[in-house]
Amino acid sequence: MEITVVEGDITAQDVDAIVNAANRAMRGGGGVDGAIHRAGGPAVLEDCRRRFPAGLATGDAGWTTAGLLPARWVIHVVGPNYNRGERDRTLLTSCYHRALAVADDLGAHTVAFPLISAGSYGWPKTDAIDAALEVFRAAQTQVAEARMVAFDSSTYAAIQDALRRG
Ligand code: AR6
Repeated sequence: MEITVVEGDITAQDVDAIVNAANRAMRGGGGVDGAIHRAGGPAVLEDCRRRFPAGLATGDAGWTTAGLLPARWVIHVVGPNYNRGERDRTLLTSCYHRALAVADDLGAHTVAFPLISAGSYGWPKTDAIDAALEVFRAAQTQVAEARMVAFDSSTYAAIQDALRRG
């Protein structure tokens, strides 16, 4: 699997699936979750209600339609909330593992990822990047490209540094 990085908005990515950093309720929110629901339109929330009547567990992933987005699917994950004391790193790596497994089930070959838990959930950015790369580098998957989407230039530079370090 090729690991790429771009700076930009995940909702604009022309890939098979984009990953959403959601919460356990799975009914939308702020950050990347809010941006995806706004850009995808009401079909995303309708599908969340239908497929996830009881929400989703921390560390898990599930998919919905991407509605009006260029991608075909949204793969929702629930990262650990570091600010609230959820600091078990396996919950964070699990999000990436599970997202790739769902992508394989869907037959998605290109998948764009935000930096899960690194926004309002407060996971330290450098370690959030390392956790993603650890999973991507070891992944056994049919996904051909994992595209890391950095929302700002400092995150973009930090991901590039981590990729170069290998
Ligand atoms: N495209 C790409 N990355 C983005 C975008 C975007 N449009 N918007 C934000 N980011 P966060 P979390 C980056 O807070 O920490 C929500 O309210 C952002 O800069 O979206 O997992 C949910 O409903 C950061 O690097 O997700 C949950 O309640 C990264 O995406 C909670 O926040 C993740 O930031 C989840 O918190």
